[in-house]
Amino acid sequence: MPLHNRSHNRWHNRFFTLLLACASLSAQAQVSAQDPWVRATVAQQKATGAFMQLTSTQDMRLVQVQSPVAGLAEVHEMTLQGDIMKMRAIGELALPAHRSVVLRPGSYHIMLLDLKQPLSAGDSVPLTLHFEGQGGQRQTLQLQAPVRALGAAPASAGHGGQHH
Ligand SMILES: [Cu+2]
Repeated sequence: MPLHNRSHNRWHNRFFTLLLACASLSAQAQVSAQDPWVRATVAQQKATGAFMQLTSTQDMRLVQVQSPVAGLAEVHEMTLQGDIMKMRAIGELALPAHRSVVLRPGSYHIMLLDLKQPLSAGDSVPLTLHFEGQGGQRQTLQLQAPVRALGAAPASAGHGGQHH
């Protein structure tokens, strides 16, 4: 049955090529986070920001964020429109290869919404970041972000008030 053998071999080869491709893609997916932190909240405050510096060795996108302290976590962008700082949710944040993307007050940030507890300086907030690459490769990063006092960075207008 030469015909059967040939197609079987071809299937085999394709299967192993696929396996190798997957292995090398996931080994190359390397996003790292430096200096993550979360801004402390005051009583009744239901939203705050998480900040860090993200660097990837290849083109990746931050597509989802989760934290046990927040009912919802979104990636936000803050821009100056006239005299007013405006904040909006962006579906994903592009991380071009070898270029650091800084999440900081007044710029990109992770918005932690529907907070389940107040966050005080000295606390630690677990964050799970999900990344996706061009070829569909995925990476997950688990972080422990220390909480820093409200005055540690310049206050950005509108935070916390615009969501509810
Ligand atoms: Cu925000």
